[in-house]
Amino acid sequence: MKEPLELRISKAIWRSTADDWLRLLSSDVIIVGAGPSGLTAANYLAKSGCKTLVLERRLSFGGGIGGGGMLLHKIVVDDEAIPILKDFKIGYEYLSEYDLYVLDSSELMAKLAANAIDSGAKVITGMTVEDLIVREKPFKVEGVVVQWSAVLLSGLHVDPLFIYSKAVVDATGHDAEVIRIVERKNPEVGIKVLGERSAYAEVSESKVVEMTGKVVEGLYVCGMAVAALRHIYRMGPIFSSMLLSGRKVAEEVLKDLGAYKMTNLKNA
Ligand code: 48F
Repeated sequence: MKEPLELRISKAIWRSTADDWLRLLSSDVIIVGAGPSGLTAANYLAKSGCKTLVLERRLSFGGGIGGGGMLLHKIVVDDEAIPILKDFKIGYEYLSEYDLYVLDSSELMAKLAANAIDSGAKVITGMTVEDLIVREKPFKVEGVVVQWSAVLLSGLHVDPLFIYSKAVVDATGHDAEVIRIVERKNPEVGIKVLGERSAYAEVSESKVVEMTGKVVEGLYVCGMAVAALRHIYRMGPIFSSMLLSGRKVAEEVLKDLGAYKMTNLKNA
């Protein structure tokens, strides 16, 4: 005879959660933040064979995409982002008078996340990265320290747990939260988060991508966290650099991990 439904519900959830975590506690790449840059990175990394875990503080994904441009349900990209939109079958409209491509924020969020999951990345929401696992001489990041976001909101003191990974990507957006942990808790490393500058979209769109990459051994940065770290201008609801930065950080991580084929990156 079957056990009562309530018992089976609970057991199924415990079993499947434990199975996932036992597999993910040692990952290839942990991406902190499920915004546009983090989800794009997750797509290309997972597609290239990396065991990729995305940890997101909120109970939803998309980061700043959902707010569109001042709550209007559209964002824009320029032509450089079109190959990435095509990779993920994200629709867009070209407005020739502005030489910009416009897309629906909900479609961008949903398809970046759905493609990442279909490529094999695991996206776990409601979890906050509150610290890093580090080693010294030379300084190296070897993983993250995590806590349920709900626990952090509760004010309770609860010890966190650890997840190992070969690479950690700070995709936390404007606050560069992961890199700030290095700055605050490991000052001997000498990292200074300079903070982002006022708006100058043309310059920041290219600078953010140019400065995307490794910060210290084991730790990488993409998206607006790059602007915060390197004192680059903000760009508002044009998202080309977020997507391109996500793809670039994936390429940098893959190069450093070495063992993975990068063919999928270009041909996906
Ligand atoms: O802010 P967010 O969308 O970062 P992004 O990928 O994209 C920025 C754009 O959305 C936009 C912009 C570009 O035109 O200016 O703002 O750089 O997504 C960051 C995600 O990280 C989560 C946060 O909830 C958000 O969904 N996050 C931040 N800190 C943590 C975190 C943390 N410590 N642990 C887990 N998730």
